[in-house]
Amino acid sequence: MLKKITIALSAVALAALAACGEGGSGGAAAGDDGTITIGFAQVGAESGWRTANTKSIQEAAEAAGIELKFSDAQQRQENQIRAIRSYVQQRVDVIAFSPVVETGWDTVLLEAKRANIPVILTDRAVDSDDTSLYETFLGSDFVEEGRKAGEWLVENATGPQKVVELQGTTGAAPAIDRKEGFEEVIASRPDIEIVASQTGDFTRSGGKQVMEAFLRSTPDIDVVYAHNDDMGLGAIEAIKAAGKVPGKDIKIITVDAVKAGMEALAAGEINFIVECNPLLGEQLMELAKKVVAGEEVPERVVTEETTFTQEEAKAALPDRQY
Ligand code: GYE
Repeated sequence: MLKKITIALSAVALAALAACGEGGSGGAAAGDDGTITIGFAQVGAESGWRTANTKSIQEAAEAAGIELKFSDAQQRQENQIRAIRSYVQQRVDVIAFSPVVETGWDTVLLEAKRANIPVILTDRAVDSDDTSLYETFLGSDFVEEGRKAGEWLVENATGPQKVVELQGTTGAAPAIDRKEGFEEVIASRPDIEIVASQTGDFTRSGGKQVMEAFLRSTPDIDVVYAHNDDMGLGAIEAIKAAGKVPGKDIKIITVDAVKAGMEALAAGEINFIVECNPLLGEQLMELAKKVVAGEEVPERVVTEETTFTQEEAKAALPDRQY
């Protein structure tokens, strides 16, 4: 017990010392030698996209000479909140994170704000009325990605379509928005109907399990709309196990365009992929440097991305980095 108190006290003393070290100026300030420290709270390692995103951030930090403290929340909000609190305590220069879900961040972000530590949202958005809680949001337009998926289906569906949807993590921005954009576009076609929709948590095993259940409960599925490649790849396994041909008997549309997804697209097992670019590292480091230097940053930085047909995947695969 006594030991615990001593540790707690020394943590407080250290925090106080660190605060003094800043000369009482408050605000973001790089270390004495000018090195910037970023605390990054990652979602987890749920998908190929996430692995590529983590690598991009780690490599970009190294190239920019930025010290990166990195944590993996294993897709749990409480772990991410804990990581952010510890970055506040360690008085990093910038906190960046990719919120696992959209809501429930105000308290911890207010703690960062009170400690004068700027926050950069990366990849996923938060749903908060208080936009002063973060400096900027760098990432994709997920609603637009959902629209692109819907547009391909609307253009390529000659007759009625029964669609099953594999949603991303419940409450996550990309799951909410990709659903919204897709539904918005297919609304123009009453003969295209989402007959079942469930979360596969953005994982291959989740996609496989949910697809197995859909195949048992829903006859004559025409299309799978998976919110990421990994779930689409899981669905392919389930479709094959049920004796059907993915890409032919059941069409598959996914989002991300990671290498494994692109390979399945080129092989004809997926029909269309909407790209979501995970290579956010360099832009994040640039934004962090600007924020620390007190320069203006745009409140929203949208990632540029494209789409891939089977033919386009074949052409792009040789140069695909991730
Ligand atoms: O599409 C998915 C990952 O937030 C954009 O998260 C990201 C999504 C990505 O698990 O594969």
